[in-house]
Amino acid sequence: REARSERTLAIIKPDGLFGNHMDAVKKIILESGFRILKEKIIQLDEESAASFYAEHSARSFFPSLVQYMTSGPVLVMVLGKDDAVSSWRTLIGPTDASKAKITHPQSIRAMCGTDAEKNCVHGSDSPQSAQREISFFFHSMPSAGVQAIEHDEL
Ligand code: DGI
Repeated sequence: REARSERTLAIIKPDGLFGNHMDAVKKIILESGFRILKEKIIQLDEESAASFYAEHSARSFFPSLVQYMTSGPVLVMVLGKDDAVSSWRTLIGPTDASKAKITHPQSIRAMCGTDAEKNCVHGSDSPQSAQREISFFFHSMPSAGVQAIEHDEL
């Protein structure tokens, strides 16, 4: 029996869904050898967005980040692949999408993001973060947000 592949948490943020980038991003995910193990579309409320980004709560951009993340629905996915965490971080590119357009033009953030805040997608930054973020969205927050799609791969 094969060892279970690594897992990471990916999010297509409000600008990604509003900009109609969902299908293009999912195509890249599948063509890059990830499996989409779980997915759901949710509307974050302020409390859950602030909790998700709690490590940035002292930063000046925090209120704006929370406002942006609650400005529309997001697609949250659990991706599985060997080396899923670093592989997904490489695919999405640098945090600031305006810089990514110059330095990493093939990256997802270059393709569908705008700047350091509206950067289209999220990826866990370590296996530990991935575990915490997957629990946050799929085990501990059933009450927050409206779930429009939910599917679990067997
Ligand atoms: O792990 P990342 O998403 O690449 O980056 P991060 O953990 O440093 O920051 C989390 C999110 O916070 C990022 O995706 C967008 C927002 N952010 C980070 N740096 C800035 C920022 N937002 C603004 N407005 N300005 C920033 O400098």
